[in-house]
Amino acid sequence: MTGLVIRNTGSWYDVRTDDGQFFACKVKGNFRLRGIRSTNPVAVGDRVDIKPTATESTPDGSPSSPPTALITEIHDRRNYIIRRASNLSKQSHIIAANVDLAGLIITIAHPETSTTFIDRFLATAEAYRVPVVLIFNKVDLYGADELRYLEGVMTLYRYLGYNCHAVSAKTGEGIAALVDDLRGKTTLFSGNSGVGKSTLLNRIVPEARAKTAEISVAHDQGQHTTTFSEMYDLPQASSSEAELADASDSGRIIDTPGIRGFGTFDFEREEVSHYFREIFQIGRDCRFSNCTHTHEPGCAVMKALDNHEIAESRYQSYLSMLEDKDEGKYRERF
Ligand SMILES: Nc1nc2c(ncn2[C@@H]2O[C@H](COP(=O)(O)OP(=O)(O)OP(=O)(O)O)[C@@H](O)[C@H]2O)c(=O)[nH]1
Ligand SMILES: [Mg+2]
Ligand SMILES: [Zn+2]
Repeated sequence: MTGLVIRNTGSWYDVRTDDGQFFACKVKGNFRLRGIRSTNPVAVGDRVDIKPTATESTPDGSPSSPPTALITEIHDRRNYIIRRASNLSKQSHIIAANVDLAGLIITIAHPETSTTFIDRFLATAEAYRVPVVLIFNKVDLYGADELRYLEGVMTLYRYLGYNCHAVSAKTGEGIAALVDDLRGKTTLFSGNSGVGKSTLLNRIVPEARAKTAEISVAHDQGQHTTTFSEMYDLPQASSSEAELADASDSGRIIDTPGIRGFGTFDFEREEVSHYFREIFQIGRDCRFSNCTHTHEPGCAVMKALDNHEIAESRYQSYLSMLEDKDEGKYRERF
């Protein structure tokens, strides 16, 4: 039987088979996937072959549990988004596989998403060739200064060619336009804890009833409420649209646990700039083809920075990723 991994709860994977049955699955043996040393050999979004097992080994032993099965084969992935499991660990974690779109949920405040975090996410998505949508949430909370800042940040990323949405999961502002962009696609929701990924999911897919929690007042940070990744089907498009749309593919959202940092790099030094669109483009005019844009004479990137043609925040993010490499943090192959 073949199915789709829709949830990952530690060592168990919930699989929905193509004929609509649900199985709680374990992975057979020790999957070592094509050189990726990952904490999870299977990820939400993976297509897998499964073999049903006898029912006595249900996860909690209750009769209402779904039948169990073994995952015997993982189909080739179209793509995946991966990140380092933790700073100390050499292992990485596959956040999701086979996604059409990576949605980064960002908040200007409560909590504040740093531009370095945004740029690292974008660089990773560039490296894995996954299109991105930037979703700026909690617009209902912002005062005049924050709205002005938001406008500036969106202008920057739109200029770089990234699709941006300003929304409020709370009031519903901007949601309809966002959903239009998600139709028919499998979209990963990622971002720091507390930015409202699960609240946004619940706004778009009310039946999801995903758990949400207020951010900590003391730290202005989320509380890592979502602990497992899970995929949800988007509701069918309404009225006349429904007749046109392919009923079987309304699209899907993968809600994921909040992440602190983003730094999964296995690139050469010169390669880092390939994943910053404008730095890559302008860097073609540098005198040296292996220019790192830090000190070299005839560097077009540093000149563009002086002329305010490259945003200081983007350049700082680029430098921070180069520094990771200098410190050897991401040097090991996984
Ligand atoms: N004012 C306002 N609050 C929001 C909005 N979206 C989410 N929140 C609140 O932000 C808090 C965190 O929301 P969650 O949906 O739990 O955040 P999350 O990103 O899923 O967090 P983790 O699961 O920990 O990664 C909750 O108190 C939500 O009610 C919004 O658009 N406006
Ligand atoms: Mg959540
Ligand atoms: Zn240069």
